[in-house]
Amino acid sequence: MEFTKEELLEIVSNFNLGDSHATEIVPLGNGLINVTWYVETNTHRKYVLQLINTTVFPNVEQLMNNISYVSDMLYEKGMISLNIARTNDGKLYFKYKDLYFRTYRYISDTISVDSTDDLAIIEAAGNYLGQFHMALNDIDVTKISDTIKDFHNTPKRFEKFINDVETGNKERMQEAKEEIDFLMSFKDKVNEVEKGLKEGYIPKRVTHNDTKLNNYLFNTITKKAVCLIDFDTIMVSSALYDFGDATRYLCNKAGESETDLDKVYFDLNLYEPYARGYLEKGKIFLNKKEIELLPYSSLLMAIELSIRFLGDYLQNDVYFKIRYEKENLDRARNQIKVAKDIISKTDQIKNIVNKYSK
Ligand code: ADP
Ligand code: GN1
Ligand code: MG
Repeated sequence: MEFTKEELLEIVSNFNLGDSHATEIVPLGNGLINVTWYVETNTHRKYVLQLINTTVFPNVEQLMNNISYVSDMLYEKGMISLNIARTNDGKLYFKYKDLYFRTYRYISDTISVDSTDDLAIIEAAGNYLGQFHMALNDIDVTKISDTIKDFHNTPKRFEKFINDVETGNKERMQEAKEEIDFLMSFKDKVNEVEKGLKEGYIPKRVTHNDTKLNNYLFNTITKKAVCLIDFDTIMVSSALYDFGDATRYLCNKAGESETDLDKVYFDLNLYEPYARGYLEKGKIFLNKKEIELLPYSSLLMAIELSIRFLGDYLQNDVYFKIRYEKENLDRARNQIKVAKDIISKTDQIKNIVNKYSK
């Protein structure tokens, strides 16, 4: 979807930016779901304008209420969070034609990175996730809606994957036969967390659910994690999904779209500081079962992303933004390589978790 600068400025003028008005708008970030712009104003205040992906998040009202509720809670606990700029008539979003926009204060003096081997940044990210989970430990979960039902329900994701294979593009299916066969072998190995949540021995927590590295903001100078952003998937779920998703992403320094699979692996030198950072807080509030399953969570999420990317490829790319034809297939192959490498390093991963959860 293309917008002219005039059109974007017109949209922004519907938000209450205090005594500022927008002067410049440029694209921002590498998200796969929403469309994001950076907004300059005539004052020192900067904003972020986002077009909400309503195919993925159809209930904008619920979505924005979740974000507003959780951000307020984090601010109450003295943390920095997304700061929503409401519309001139006090709403959390602005409807323009059939499109929904929102605006946040731009969090200045921060960077977001797609990958890094700066171990201080990695440890800070892990530690921040622990702090985030801890801060939301006593939140009223009834105030939080499911913005995407069964978002990290891996067994349900698997059912969808089987359906994607059965109903998908035949040519693409032939092309991905080896990958499909590999992934199918995990069908009965993805139930651990959902079973625990259902039976109650894994606690339901308010979690972020999309903890890949570029959803953290870091202070440009101190490298400390300032906050998490991208709150669309904040829901009641398991902390294991957050830890698993973060590690399957950041320990693969080459990134999710790397096509040279020799460069794709699960880097334990990155896993260790993230796990150390997370567990410094996590050992205070996680239960025994959660700690026991932390090593498995990275594999679980690599498999989940593999079936999501490949399923989307077989369905002709209806969900994830792509930049070229086979990108979702490449992403799936990439995640499969990560999963295989995690399996080969299971013992070392367990040792790291043991070391820092004492
Ligand atoms: P998506 O859901 O598409 O991933 P995000 O909400 O993660 O969208 O935003 C995309 C990118 O925009 C982020 O990775 C970050 O670089 C930047 N960004 C988003 N919100 C802010 C903010 N409030 N302050 C600073 N940068 C932001
Ligand atoms: C999407 O929105 P973004 O780009 O941060 C996706 C995540 C995936 C990720 C893979 C709502 O995250 O679940 O892990 O892509 N978000 C949604 O890069 O589906
Ligand atoms: Mg994002």
